[in-house]
Parts: sequence; structure tokens; C-alpha cells
Amino acid sequence: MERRTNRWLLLALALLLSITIVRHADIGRIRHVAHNITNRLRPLYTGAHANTTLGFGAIIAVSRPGSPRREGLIRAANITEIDITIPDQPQWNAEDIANLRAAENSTLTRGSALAWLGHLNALRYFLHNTTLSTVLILEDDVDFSLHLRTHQIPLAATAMRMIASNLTVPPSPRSHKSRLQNYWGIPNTWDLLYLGHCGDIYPPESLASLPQSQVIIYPDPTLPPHSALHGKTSSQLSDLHVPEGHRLLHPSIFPLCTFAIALTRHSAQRILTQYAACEADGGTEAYDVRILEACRDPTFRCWTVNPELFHHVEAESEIATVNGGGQWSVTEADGDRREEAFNIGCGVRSLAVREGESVAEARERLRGEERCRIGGVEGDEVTQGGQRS
Ligand SMILES: *[C@@H]1O[C@H](CO)[C@@H](O)[C@H](O)[C@H]1NC(C)=O
Ligand SMILES: *[C@@H]1O[C@H](CO)[C@@H](O)[C@H](O)[C@H]1NC(C)=O
Ligand SMILES: *[C@@H]1O[C@H](CO)[C@@H](O)[C@H](O)[C@H]1NC(C)=O
Ligand SMILES: *[C@@H]1O[C@H](CO)[C@@H](O)[C@H](O)[C@H]1NC(C)=O
Ligand SMILES: *[C@@H]1O[C@H](CO)[C@@H](O)[C@H](O)[C@H]1NC(C)=O
Ligand SMILES: CC(=O)N[C@H]1CO[C@H](CO)[C@@H](O)[C@@H]1O
Repeated sequence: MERRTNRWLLLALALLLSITIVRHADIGRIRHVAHNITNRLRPLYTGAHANTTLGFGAIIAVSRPGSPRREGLIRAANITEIDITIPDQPQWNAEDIANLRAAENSTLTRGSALAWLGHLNALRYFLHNTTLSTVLILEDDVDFSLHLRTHQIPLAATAMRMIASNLTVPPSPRSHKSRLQNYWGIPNTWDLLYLGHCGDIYPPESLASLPQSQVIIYPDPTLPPHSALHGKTSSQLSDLHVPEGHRLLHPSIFPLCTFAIALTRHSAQRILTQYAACEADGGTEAYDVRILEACRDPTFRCWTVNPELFHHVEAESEIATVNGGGQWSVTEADGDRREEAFNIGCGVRSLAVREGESVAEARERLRGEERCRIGGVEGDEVTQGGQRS
């Protein structure tokens, strides 16, 4: 008995030691990546603001008719001068919901089904407009920073272009043409970009095992201090030894929630017909789970900006409301209910609601807000192209 216990103890100790060694080796590698990539990114940042559709063909919001969450989104978009299209949604009926359900053992709630149908509607709207080659699809309760268009998107897009320039474009008759870069990199090198999610959380080993050329750690001075981030996000960044004021861009590992995802025509078509046409047999909780499953298919290439640039606000979710409350509360951490969206910092939507204030006044006031300062300097005073970290 005694000897067996000792053996177990020894085994456990050995295991612990080997894990520690592996982790240190990984962290060493990641640090190395961080250092080199930080250096590589710097000269590429031009400082130009993204255009009003953030470098995509269009920004489309999923919002049901009469959604109380629409007004806040429109106002936030107006303040940041972002152009968002909100397509009409048909009045979904019982048949629409039934068609979405799995033939066997469906677990889809009515609220989840309606949100899912809204996403599919946005995909159809995008594909219907043949002039658009890419789209960013938002849920109507997302918040984003005042610095989204001026800093965050230009940095993330630069990082994606850097990575894309080293990726192989799948062969196609037009592949010589496809080598041309556009704002988000070479077309055909990605299928989905997670710009808004509720966490792509994984053990450090998963990141370390990705090819180095596909992981970028880049300075973004608009990222709130780690202490102000969601507990899960800050512990992830600290496990990865990511320095303050830096984001990661990497192939998606385990992303959840579809707060803001960018798609191409090809990937939107595949989601619509292949991955998320309906619930999986045996049940799917929600649309975002199907998208996560799609991203586990090696032929469907998803990328994550981590921490995210869009996060939903603390209002009760549409899904929960339809279902009679309480089902989803992703922004609730450690029992601390907050008015603001997690991980955004200077969230336009949370900060912009003030009775009787014009858009111009709100914009002006936000620029002066403490939390909208970048490295102690007001947003607009940061020199274009300057890298503060
Ligand atoms: C923004 O840039 C993208 C990519 O170049 C382009 O497709 C889109 O039409 C532009 N949007 C506007 C409003 O000009
Ligand atoms: C944005 O706000 C301005 C000033 O309040 C208003 O004139 C304009 O129509 C608004 N634009 C949108 C797209 O809501
Ligand atoms: C297609 O999208 C472009 C850019 O948003 C818009 O200007 C145009 O009106 C749209 N066309 C149709 C038919 O909806
Ligand atoms: C892309 O590949 C080139 C040549 O192999 C290398 O010098 C460069 O650092 C790579 N870029 C990235 C972002 O990994
Ligand atoms: C549905 O549930 C039954 C009973 O639990 C199970 O036997 C069956 O395999 C399930 N079907 C699917 C497709 O998961
Ligand atoms: C692969 C690579 O570029 N490695 C370099 C990373 O940065 C350190 C410090 O500047 C260099 O010593 C490495 O050679």
C-alpha cells in the first residue's frame, strides 16, 4: 500500500515536472515569436484609417424587425463613421424553424433558431449583391471602441496582410491575379475572420504548435490594460506571456460566439449550404457552434484576432429574451454584472448614450474620456503611424 502510494506520488511529480518544462519551452518560443514579430510589424503600419466599411465590401448587421438593440448600434456607427447595412428579415414562421431543426433529437430553442435564421438571412443578402466580394457580419448588440476604424482595424488588417503574403493560395484559374493584395490580404487565403467573439481560449501548447509564420503578436495601444480585461482573457494573455498592449492574430483554435465575423463569397456560400444550413443530428445549441465546427475543417480557414475587437453589451441577449430569460450571459464574470462590454475599453455604445446629446457632441466628449486615451494621450493626438506600446 505504502509503496504504491509512493509510486503514484513519484509519477505525479514527474508528470508535473515534464509539463512545467514543456510549458517553459513553449513560452520561450512564444516570447521569441512576439519579439521578432513586433519588430516586423512596425514598418508596415501606415496609420491610414480604414474606410467606412472597414476594408470589407459591406458591413451587415443581423437585427430582427423592431429590435430594441438596433438604435444603439446605429448611433455607435454614426459616431465612429462606420457604414452598417441592416437588411430586412422576413417574419419567420413555424415552418422556417422546423426546417432548421435536426430530424432527430433537436436541442435548438426558439430563440436560438430565430438568431440563426437572422444570420442565414444576412448571408443571403450578401450573396445576392454580386458587387460585394467580402462582408463583415455583426450581431446588433455588439460594442466596439472609438478607435476601431482609426487604429484597431488598420493594425489587424496589416497583420492579416503580412500573414497572407506567406500563405499558399489554393490553385484556381485566376490564381496569378489572386496574388494581388487587397485590404485584408490576398483573396482566397482566408475563409473567416473572427473580429468579434467571446473567447478563443486554448492551452499555450496549441498556439506554440502552429507554424510561426501564422502567428503574429502586434502592438495595439488601444487594448485596455490586462487588469481591465475579462478574467479569462487576462489569464490567457499572461499564460502566453503576451505583453501589455499587444494583440494576437492566429489561425482560430476554439473560437466561440459570432459577434463579428468576416466572410468571403465562397465561405458564405459554404456556411449557407454546407455547415449551417440546419442543426446537426443529435442537436446543436446555436449557430456559433456550427461555425466553430466549420473552423475545425482544415479546408475552412478561420483566423482570430485575440483579444477581440467586438463584444456584445451586457443587455439581456435576444435569445434569452425569446426563451424567457437567463440562458446566455457570456459577459458575466465572477458574479460581477457590468454595463460595459468586456475587453473593449472605450466602448462607443456603452459610453455614447446620453439624453439630448448630438452625435458630434458625443464624439467630442468620448475623445476626452479617460478610458479613451491611448497611452495617456487623447485618441486623436496619437501620431498617425506612431507606435505606442
Ligand atoms: C472599402 O474598402 C473595400 C476594400 O478595398 C472596398 O471593397 C469597399 O467598397 C470600400 N468601401 C467604401 C465605402 O468605399
Ligand atoms: C448621423 O448623425 C447625423 C447628425 O446627427 C445625422 O445627420 C445623420 O443622418 C446620421 N447618419 C446616420 C447614418 O444615421
Ligand atoms: C450592393 O452593395 C453596394 C455596397 O454596399 C451598394 O452600394 C449597392 O446598392 C448594393 N446593391 C444592391 C442591389 O443592393
Ligand atoms: C514570410 O516569409 C519570408 C520568407 O520566408 C520571411 O522572411 C518573413 O518573415 C515571413 N513573414 C511572416 C509574417 O512570417
Ligand atoms: C437520439 O436519441 C436517442 C436516445 O437517446 C439515441 O438512441 C439516438 O442515437 C439519438 N440520435 C442521434 C442522431 O443522435
Ligand atoms: C527567426 C528570427 O528572425 N529570429 C530572430 C528573432 O529575434 C532575435 C532577437 O532580435 C534574433 O536573435 C533571432 O535571430
